[in-house]
Amino acid sequence: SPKLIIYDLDGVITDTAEFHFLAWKKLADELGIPIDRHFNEQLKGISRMDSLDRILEQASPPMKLSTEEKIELATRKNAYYLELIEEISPEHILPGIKALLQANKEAGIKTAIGSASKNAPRILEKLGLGDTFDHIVDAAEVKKGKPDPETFTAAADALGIAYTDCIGIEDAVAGVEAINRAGMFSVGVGDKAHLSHADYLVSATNELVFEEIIRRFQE
Ligand code: B16
Ligand code: MG
Repeated sequence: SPKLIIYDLDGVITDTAEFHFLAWKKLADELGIPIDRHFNEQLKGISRMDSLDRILEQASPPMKLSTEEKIELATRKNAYYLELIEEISPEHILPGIKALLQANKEAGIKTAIGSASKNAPRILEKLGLGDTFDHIVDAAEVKKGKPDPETFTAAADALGIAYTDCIGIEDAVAGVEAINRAGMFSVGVGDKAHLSHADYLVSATNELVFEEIIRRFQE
């Protein structure tokens, strides 16, 4: 059996991707840079600063800014985002996740959050999941974001668990790659066009069934 299951936050526990998109869109509009929901797909799982870099590359010609200017823009985006996530409540937990977490806990397997978001503790609090996880990776302490494996290895290290005893659940291309590179079993949530590199793939969170995940891990 696995000893730890590491959950991504945005896209697995709750869908904050839309809020991230609206906040980036507001900033991009102010800068006169066109972005749409299709472009937003590649921002999923990517850190705040890396996301900003990708948006600035969309300008024609690409915008080159100083570190100070970039920090100002990233801070502005986060202020927009914080306003939007004010409305998050326990009803925003994605379908199937409560049952999955309950089965996970009843089986005596540890749980962690492996999120790139510096706002993860605040969002979990708003979802009523503030005390649910054995460990939450502090995105501020992770030096290399997804697709680097550090977000996931940091969770396993904090709980003293071998990477081969871990399962990671992700909706992002960069996230599944990070889990694979950590040497963990990857469960992808999404479509095959993006996530064919997942060890086990389901199309939506309501298809995440605990017993089936364990069965696939053991195969
Ligand atoms: P923040 P995850 C990621 O969350 C989001 O998918 C990504 O779009 C965002 O830029 C990143 O967190 C950083 O978030 O600006 O709140 O620190 O999918 O890793 O849970
Ligand atoms: Mg995600």
